[in-house]
Amino acid sequence: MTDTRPTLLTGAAGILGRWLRPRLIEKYGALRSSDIVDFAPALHGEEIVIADLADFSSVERVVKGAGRIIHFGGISYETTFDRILGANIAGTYNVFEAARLHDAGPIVYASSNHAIGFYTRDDRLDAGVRQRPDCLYGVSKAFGEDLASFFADKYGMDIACLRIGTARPHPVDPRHLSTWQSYEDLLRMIEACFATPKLGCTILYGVSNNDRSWWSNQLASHVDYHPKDNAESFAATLLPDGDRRDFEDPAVKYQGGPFAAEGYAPRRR
Ligand code: 15L
Repeated sequence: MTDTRPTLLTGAAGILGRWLRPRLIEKYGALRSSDIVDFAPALHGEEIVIADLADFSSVERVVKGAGRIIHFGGISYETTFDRILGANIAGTYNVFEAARLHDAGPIVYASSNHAIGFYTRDDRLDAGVRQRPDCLYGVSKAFGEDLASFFADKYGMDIACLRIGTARPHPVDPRHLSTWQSYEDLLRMIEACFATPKLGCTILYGVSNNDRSWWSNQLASHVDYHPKDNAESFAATLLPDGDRRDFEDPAVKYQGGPFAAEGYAPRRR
């Protein structure tokens, strides 16, 4: 049965949110868009609600009456634990708990490759690997995935966690040859998740059909995702003289790249 309730997008003022808004309206009709900052004007078919994800009653107001939820809100970079605690850890709990209380969902949750960023470029991952976050932001995404697992097992909720690689118009760094997901492929992934009859807790790698991808979605074959883009078409521009990078540099060695390298200082014995 088609869900006629508005679709909810959190993080709607962000770069991805702004790109997604008109496309979600086209695909699903009425959209409720939320962010902590104002981003008026509303599009035709859109209702804007300003809310702080860290505040449960605000989140309840946003979630109540919604159907599908695309939870892209929160902080998307490394910062202090206090900030991550409110926006990402409490924020994601608040969204999932409000969805449970108000019978909203399914949920597509923007996790991140930084939940597994301390695997190396030689590792090949599927969704079954243990998390190896590369920063506190990555830890919050790992927490969100665990929370999704809990809400799926305990309450039968459907939540897809997208370990998004690098979502941007096109790759601009050699690392992106492995991690890139085009906006169009990200939208294809969101649509494929919502078209899946039973998601439970599904972990997916948000990545295009890149020749140099490190990640496999074979454990999520119940989601009919067929990426069409491939970062390889940018390889000659990004690596005109072949790959001469220092593979021991943590920013190159680890899948999380600069996020893994920032502040990297393992104890020496
Ligand atoms: C992320 O999780 C960030 O939000 C995004 O800005 C990119 O830096 C991306 O990861 C990446 O790893 O390239």
